[in-house]
Formats: sequence, structure tokens, C-alpha cells
Amino acid sequence: MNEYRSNATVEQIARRICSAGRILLTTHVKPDGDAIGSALALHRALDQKVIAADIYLMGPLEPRLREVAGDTPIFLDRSPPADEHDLVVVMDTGAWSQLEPIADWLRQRHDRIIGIDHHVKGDLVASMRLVDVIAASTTQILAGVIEAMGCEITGGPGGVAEAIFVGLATDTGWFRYSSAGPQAMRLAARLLELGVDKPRLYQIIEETARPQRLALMARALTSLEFALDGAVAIMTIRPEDFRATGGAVQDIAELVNLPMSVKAVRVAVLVAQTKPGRTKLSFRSKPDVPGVESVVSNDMNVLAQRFGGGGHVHASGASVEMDVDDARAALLAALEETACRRAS
Ligand SMILES: [Mn+2]
Repeated sequence: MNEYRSNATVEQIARRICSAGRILLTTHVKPDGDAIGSALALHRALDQKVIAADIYLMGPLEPRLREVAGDTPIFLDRSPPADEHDLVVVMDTGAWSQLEPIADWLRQRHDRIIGIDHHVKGDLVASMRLVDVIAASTTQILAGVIEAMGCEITGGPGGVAEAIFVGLATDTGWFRYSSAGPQAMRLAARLLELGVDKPRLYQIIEETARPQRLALMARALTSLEFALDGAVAIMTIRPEDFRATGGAVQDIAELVNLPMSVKAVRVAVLVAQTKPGRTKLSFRSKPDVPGVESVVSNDMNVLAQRFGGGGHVHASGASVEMDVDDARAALLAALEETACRRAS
């Protein structure tokens, strides 16, 4: 994994792309905003060069991201594409595990694959790699590549700028995360000057909920309870909550973050029974801050693993074969144990 770094310059990558006849543009399964933004940005730039390119995505693709794509054509498939490309560009991932449906197809084409990515870990999927772990998004790296290709960062709907902005905004939590440093902010400013319509994109990407979400949010907040001296906030959604609101699992995404606005809360958990004998646990925690002591461990990956799940340190999840009250009891027991370990 430690070999996963650049072995080509921006200029070399740009030259190779510009000398291709027909290019396949792809990214990780379940593309996010940066993944599709990367593919769209490069496709739109290649249009200027009259170089044929096909965006090949492995779904599911969220409707809001399809809306972002606008008129730019996309192939959504999970079987390998027909081989008619002399170059493949893999963006926003370098991990075989995220390219599984076409991994064998890619392995046979190693020498004509370019990888452009900002993740720390990856495999040697591509023979030519541009990896910049400082970049806030893959589209930020692509901005340089596209300019080195001699292409214009076109503004307005359906432009290159918009696609770059979508990756940058979504990967930085709309510029909240620490990854949104000076370079990312400068690029964002430039893209806005070029005509990117931020309110329009924000509405398309972020304001997509159904009214049922608010009804479930109200019930989740009513269920809110605190544990471990207020350091842990737990919300519970029961089958009757789904029934009464007409809501579904899609409507509770990220509701777990709601209690984080409370100062004393270090950890938030959402316990939601999605069907009989099946309960979803979502874990969130705040990063350590100097001078702020917490009685509870903020490693949500470790906590989720106790329930057969996993994820990241500050965001993880698990799904257990229990009804909601048993899951809630198991959670409280686990929290008590981790709290003791942290204190000792
Ligand atoms: Mn990314």
C-alpha cells in the first residue's frame, strides 16, 4: 500500500490524456459528488479537445447526482464495458475493493490506466498515477490537469467549473472540514468567479429531503436521552415512528448528527429499527480538542466493531439482529465499558 503515490507529473498525465483516441472515465462504486464531479469535469474538458470519452459508473447512482450530470452522458452498469478504449482514467480511488465489478477487466489493461486520486491508501491499479493526498478533492487535482491539457475551465451550468466545484464542495462538507485549506478556498473562489451557481448546486445536492424526514426528526428528538454525564446523546427510532410518519430508512440519513450542536455531547448514536429483528446503529463523535476532557472514548470504529460494524474514527455504523430495545440496552452496556476504559 505504501507504493501508492504519484509516478507521473501533472504535465505527463495531461499529455497522455490528450494523445488518446477514446477514453473511458470511471471511478469507485456508488459514486459520490467528487467521483461524479471528476468524471464530468474531465469529460467536459475532453469535449473541447474533441476527444471521445465515455463516463462509466458503477451504481447505484443517487438521483441528485444524476441531476448534477445534466446533459453530460453517463453509462451506468456493473459489467465490464466493451473494450473500445485505448486509455482508462480511474478517479477518486485506487483501491481494487472499490472497483470490484470491473477489477479483472482493469487488470488486463494495467498499462493503459491512469489513476488520479487524493486518498492516502490504494493499490497499483493504474500504471500512471497522480496522487495528491493534500488535495481536498480529486476534482481539485483535475483542475490542474485540465489546465495543463490546455482546456478552459468553463463556467455556468454544465461547465467544467461546476463539476470541479461539486467535488470540492461535497468532499469538504461544503468547506467545513479541515481539508478545505487555502488552496481549496482559492480554487473555490475562482470557480465562483467563473460563474458557478452555488445556491443552485446546494439545492440540487443537499436540499433533497422528503417531508417525512422532518416528521421522523421530530420523533427522534423527542426520544433523545443523555448518558455518561451528558457526553453521549442517544436517539431511538421505532417501527411505530416509521409507520406514523410514512417515512423510510432513506429519510433518517445523518439525523444522528443533530445532538452534536450541544457543547457537552462528545458522542451521538442513532438507534433505528428498520424491520422486525433488525436495528441500525449510527455512531458519530467529535474530534479531541485540547483542554476538553471526555469520559467517553470517541473511537466510533471500535464501538461499531463491537456490534459487527465499522467505519471511521468519528463516523461509523452497524446493523444488529435485535429489536430496538435490546439494541439500545446493548449499546448502553457497551458505552459504560468503553467509558471505564477511557477513564483508567
Ligand atoms: Mn474524493
